[in-house]
This record gives sequence, C-alpha cells and structure tokens, in this order.
Amino acid sequence: MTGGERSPLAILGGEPRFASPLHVGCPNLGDQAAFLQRIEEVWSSQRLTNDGPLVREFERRVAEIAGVPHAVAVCNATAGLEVAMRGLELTGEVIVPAFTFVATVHAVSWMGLTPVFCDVDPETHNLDPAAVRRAITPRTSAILAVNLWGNGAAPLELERIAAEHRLRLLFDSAHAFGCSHDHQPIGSFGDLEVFSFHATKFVHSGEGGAIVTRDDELARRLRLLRNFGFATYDSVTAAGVNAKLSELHAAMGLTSLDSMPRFVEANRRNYAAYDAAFSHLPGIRLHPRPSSEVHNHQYVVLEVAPDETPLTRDELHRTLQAEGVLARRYFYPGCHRIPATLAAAADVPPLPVTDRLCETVLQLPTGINVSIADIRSVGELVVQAFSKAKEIREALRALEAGGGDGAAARS
Ligand code: T4K
Repeated sequence: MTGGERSPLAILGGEPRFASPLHVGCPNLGDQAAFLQRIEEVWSSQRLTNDGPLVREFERRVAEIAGVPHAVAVCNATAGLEVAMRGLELTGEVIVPAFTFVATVHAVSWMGLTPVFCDVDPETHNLDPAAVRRAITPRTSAILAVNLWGNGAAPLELERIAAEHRLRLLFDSAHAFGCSHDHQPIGSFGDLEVFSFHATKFVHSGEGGAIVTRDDELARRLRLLRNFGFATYDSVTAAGVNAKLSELHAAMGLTSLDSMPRFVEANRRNYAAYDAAFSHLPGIRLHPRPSSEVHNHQYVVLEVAPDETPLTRDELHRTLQAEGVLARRYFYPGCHRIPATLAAAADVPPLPVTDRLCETVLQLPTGINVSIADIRSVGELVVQAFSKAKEIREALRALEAGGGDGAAARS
C-alpha cells in the first residue's frame, strides 16, 4: 500500500484494522496490588461471605455516592430487582419499557408478575411518562423504569404519577451508578433503585449489584430477603433467597470504586473523541448527555438515521465487526420481540419508538482499554465505509447468498 492510500475494508477483503478487538464492556481493572491486598485480608480473616467487613464498606461507599442512607449489596442486579420486587410486595402488573436488557423484564416475570410494555421517549430513550399513564390499569402495582445509558428516566414526573395512582416506583439503574438527574444523585428516586456492578459496568465487582433506598424499614426487609429471611442467628422471619455478595466480589468492587474518577475521566474523554470523529458525518449522532449533570459516560450510543446515512445501522455494525470493532446492538430486537421474554407479558401495544430505536442505535467500545487513537481509527473506518456503501452492500448480499456472516466470525 503506498503512502496515503487506505487499505481496503475487511468486509471488502482487507485485513481487520484491529487485530485485537475492541469490546463494549471490556472490564476496567483498577489497582491490582490493592485488590490482592484485600484478597489477602479476606484469606487471613477466613470471612468469605455473609455480611463481612468488605461488603459493609462497599455498601457504605455505594450509599454515599447514591445519596441515600441504605445500600443493600446483592450478587447481581437481576437478583437485586427480584429481591426488590418481593420487598415491595408487588402484585399483578408492572409497567416496564421493552427497550431494555432482558434482565429487567425477566426479573418481573420470575416474580410471577405481569410485565406491561410501554413505549419510550425518542429523545431520552427512557419511559415516556404520558405512555406510562395510559398503561395503568386497576391491576398495576408498580412502575419499573430504567435509567438507560445513565440518563434519568423522568424520575420526578414518574414520582408524581406513582403518588397519584398509589403505585410503587422502582428504577433499574444498572447503567446509572455515579450519575445525577436534576442535580440529585440517581439512586435517591422512587421507592428504591438497583445498580449493577457486573464486569461490563464501568465500576464493577466482577458480578454484583446493590439496592439503594431512603426507606429504613424497606432496607431492613431487603436485607432479610437477601439472606434467606434470617432476622437473627436462628430466627427466620421471611421467605428469603440467597442473593448475597461475597467478600471476594466486594474486594473487587472496592478496588474498582477507588479508581472511579479515572474510569469516568477515560469515558468522558472517549465520548468527546467519538463526538469529534462523527460530528461532520450526515445522519449519525451520539445520543446526547445532559451537560449540567454528573455522568459516568459508560455507554457511547450512536444513532444512525435510516434515511440519511449511506449505510443502515446493521450494515455499519457488520462492517465494524469485521474490522474488530465489536460494537453492540443493545437492545435488539427489543424485549417485546423475544418470544421467551414475551411469554409472561400482557398484550403488547404498538411501540413505534422502541421499534425504531431497536433498528437504529449502536453502542461503541469505550472504557480505559480504548484509546483516543483507537477512536480516531473507528471514525476513519466509518468515513471510509460511507464512501464505499455500494460495495459493502453488495459484499453483504454475497455473504448472505453464500450463507456467510462477516460479523459472526468476530462477535
Ligand atoms: N438492567 C439493565 C438495563 C442491564 O443492562 C443489565 C445488564 C441488567 C439489568 C442486569 O445486570 P446484572 O444482573 O448483569 O448485574 C452484558 C452484561 O452481562 C450485562 O450485565 C449488561 N446489562 C448487558 C448490557 O451487557 P452481554 O450478554 O452483552 O455480555 P457479553 O458477555 O457479550 O460481554 C460484553 C463484551 O464484554 C464482550 O464483547 C466481551 C467483553 N467482556 C465481558 C466480560 C463479562 C470481557 O472482555 N470480559 C468479561 O469478563 O451482557
């Protein structure tokens, strides 16, 4: 290849730009020495789980960031949502978005409740409060909103609706640890909120989560339900489950929290670099972040307008995957289009915004493992891909005719 000449795109037969793929969700790892030091402490103390000192410290620090008095650490956010719904004694129907990770909806159906899908707002991607009002029936017991991409799901408006209709209000805040809405920490709205500290989250404990609440009595009940229902050493006062976080996971969580400012800064810097790389391209934009709020920037969400770009979201996705840029189509095809997820749900109303988002958004790799040079390279790839749209479409058609899938090989 002569100077200035670009090598062909991988989807058109060239070498992938990234020999070592870029992931959405490659874990941010903190200070290894600090982690091992904590593990040594766990080892010598022989306290591996059951409300040990590291879990308590983790809970204190999570509660402080969430601006609430109580954080109840759990083994993951999905179990946290289930314990939360049991703690709130929900019955009947729960209003949820279909534009979310399956865990939100599965947790509802696992609790024997009926998920009622509700459309989202095209700007925020979060539950549309007007649609929530329309979805309320005499069987509704709660609204389960998702603070998607770390943005507040109109919590104040949902609090008003919940109060008017005497509903419980809980938030799946798996994406929103360390974010704010109306200058108030996310974690402090509704009856409770649930964070995820899964390995793919910007701050994580490998596996883990936390339920946060301002309500003392609710927190007490959640602690019982998380630990089989044990009130004291040999007294069981509720039919609880085992959803505890171990000391080993708490060691990882604390180490991750120590590096939280560095992780946020890397995400913020990456978001700005993606914004700069794409700002001049037609029909695509980054999903905006409220500039006046605190934000973790952990998801970089690209919106690809179907009629304004040379390539569709799916064509761009496959082109990037072939290059080793493992962008994700969260949350394609939408929970309302997954038969297993749909099985326990109420009749699905039209969800036009959800449908459109499921076809048009793409998440891009970020975190401390992604450099500015990587992002510039991704930007160049998109420019190159747009200029070769016709050839890419033909190559994809040929791959499909031959039963091949350029993306599958690298995903
Ligand atoms: N609510 C919402 C709105 C959520 O987004 C989630 C989880 C939940 C609730 C439930 O939270 P948890 O119960 O998990 O605490 C991932 C995560 O597993 C999931 O936690 C997350 N949301 C979801 C958005 O993403 P997958 O199936 O896409 O993950 P996977 O295995 O494909 O990993 C993503 C990428 O990260 C891969 O390219 C590989 C890389 N990776 C992943 C792991 C786990 C690594 O490099 N190292 C790793 O250890 O769901």
